[in-house]
Amino acid sequence: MNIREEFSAGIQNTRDSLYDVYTMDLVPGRLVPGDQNVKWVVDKVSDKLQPENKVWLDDDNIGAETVSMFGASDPALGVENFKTMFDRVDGNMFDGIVQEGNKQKRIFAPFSTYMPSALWPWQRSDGGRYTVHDFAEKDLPLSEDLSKTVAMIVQEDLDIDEDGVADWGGLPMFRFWGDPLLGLPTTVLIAGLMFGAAVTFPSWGPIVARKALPI
Ligand SMILES: [Ca+2]
Repeated sequence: MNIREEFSAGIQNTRDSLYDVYTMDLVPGRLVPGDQNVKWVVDKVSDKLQPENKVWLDDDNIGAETVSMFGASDPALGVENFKTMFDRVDGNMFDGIVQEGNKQKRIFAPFSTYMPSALWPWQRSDGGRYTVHDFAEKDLPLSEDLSKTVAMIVQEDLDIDEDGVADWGGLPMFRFWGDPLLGLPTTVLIAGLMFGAAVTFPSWGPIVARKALPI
C-alpha cells in the first residue's frame, strides 16, 4: 500500500467513525425521549438554524476562458492577449460574487483568471479551463447527513449551485482560499525552478555573462 492509498484509507476510516458516532443510539430517557440518536438531535437543531441561502455567481465579463496561447497566424492574436485582458479587467484580482441575501462578496480569483494556459494544470472534461468556479460547484465528498451537520456547525449554506448536494464553494472563506489552492501546484513549480536557478547560478551565471556581454 503506497502513501496515497494509506492516506485515502485513513480518511475513509475517519469518515466511517464519524458516521458511526453520528448514527449511534443515545441512551433512552436520559438526554432525549425514546430511541434517538445524534442525527435526530442534529435534525431538530438544524431545523431551527437554517443558514441563509447562498448563491455563487461567475462574472461573464472577467474570464479565464480567454486565457490561451495563440500562434502567430491565429486570427485571435491581437484581439485578446495577456496585456489587453489585463487592461480590460483593469488588473482586477476578483471574478464573480457570492450572493447571500442582500450581501455581495467578491470572489478572489487571480490564478484562475491570469495564469497562462501552458502553466495551468487543471482542465475540465470538455477540454475547457477548470477554474475556481468549477471547483466551487464540485460536490463535497460527504454524505447528505454529514453535509447537513457541517452546514449547521459552520452556519453556511453549502449547496451553492442549488442541486441539493453540498459543494466545496459553500465552505467558509472558500472565495479566498479556493483559487490560491488551485494555483498552488504552479506556484510551487515556479518557486522550485527559481530556487534551482538561484542555487546553481554560480556554476552557469558567469559563463552566460561572458557569452552575452561584450567584455
Ligand atoms: Ca450543489
